[in-house]
Amino acid sequence: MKLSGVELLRVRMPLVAPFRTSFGTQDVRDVLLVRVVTATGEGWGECCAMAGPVYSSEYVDGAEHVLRNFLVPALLAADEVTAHKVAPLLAAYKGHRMAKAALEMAVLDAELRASGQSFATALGSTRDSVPCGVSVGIMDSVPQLLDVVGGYLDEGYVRIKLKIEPGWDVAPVRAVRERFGDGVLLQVDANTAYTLADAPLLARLDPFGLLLIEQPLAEEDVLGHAELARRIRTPVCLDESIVSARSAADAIRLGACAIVNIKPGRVGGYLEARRVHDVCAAHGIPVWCGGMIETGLGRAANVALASLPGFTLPGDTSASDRFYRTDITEPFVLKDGHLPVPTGPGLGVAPVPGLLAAVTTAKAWLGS
Ligand code: SMG
Ligand code: MG
Repeated sequence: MKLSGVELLRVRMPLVAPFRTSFGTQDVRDVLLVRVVTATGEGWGECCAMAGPVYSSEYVDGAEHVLRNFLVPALLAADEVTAHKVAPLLAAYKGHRMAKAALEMAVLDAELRASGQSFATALGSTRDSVPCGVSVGIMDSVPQLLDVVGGYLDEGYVRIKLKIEPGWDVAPVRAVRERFGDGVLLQVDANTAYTLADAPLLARLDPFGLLLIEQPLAEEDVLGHAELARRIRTPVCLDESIVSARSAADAIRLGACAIVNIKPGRVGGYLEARRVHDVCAAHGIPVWCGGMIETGLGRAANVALASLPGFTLPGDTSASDRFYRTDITEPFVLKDGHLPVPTGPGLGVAPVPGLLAAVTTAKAWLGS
């Protein structure tokens, strides 16, 4: 394919309720979307970078800047662009994986729409629906948390993830276990809020039979996670630290993780995400699909990815209404704790023009 142009869109979507993590509170999602246009059609990508560099070093204005000034011009200059060529074409530019991932996603969508194949089929899907977990933010009080968790269990979510930070860890986990029992699949995510010196505190989570503890230590502290894994019984899962298939292989080799959270944006795209899946599968490491408060576009692609065989744990692939009253695509609706894997060409969903227009704050066309 030759790209005739690329449109960058900024979309502002209010969240149904504030979402608090160890790095801050969010009540609106400022999303960067990418639309690539070819002679025969178009494709959509979504950038998972947050408004500020607080989850990782990337942030949405930075992603837009690098796309506009470096990444998109590199693809527009190429005579032949395919999804598999995107990473090599952009390799001269270091880092910026979330920005690269959004562009590659849009190219992949355009390519698959043109050939009539779904994301799921192209990635190697083996299921037509995926079990869904939900990520529960830090609350003001334990009673409030129990209400929220109870509501999600009533909706049918098959796994609960509690966001934790120092001062909000053992007590909320204990309270959820006491109220809802040992049968609930339960895990925690610290988003790097602890240090190895907290190992004795984190070991106090051992009796609660958690599925995993996600990213307790700093992004770069892979050896620290390996040491922590020797000091606690809860399996250690890495999120922020895994930025490529290579870093996954290294972390596994070092004993830093028993489980991996795969987020396509964090690793530079869906094609690299599949490689992370393959590396983990080869080592017997279970994986699950993370979430970055995606719109229906990113959600569609994540659900497709989560239907690969190595995704043996429920993901943060919750329904659209977990975060948004109105999505920009047809909403993803939970059914018996599962979401259906889209089957149409490409993402299998597209923005509904009126819904997209209502939340679009800026648009820029790059190309001829
Ligand atoms: O999309 O369901 C979602 C969010 C899941 O907790 C979630 N994501 O570290 O895994 C994580 C966080 C990162 C984003 S929090 C603003
Ligand atoms: Mg996480």
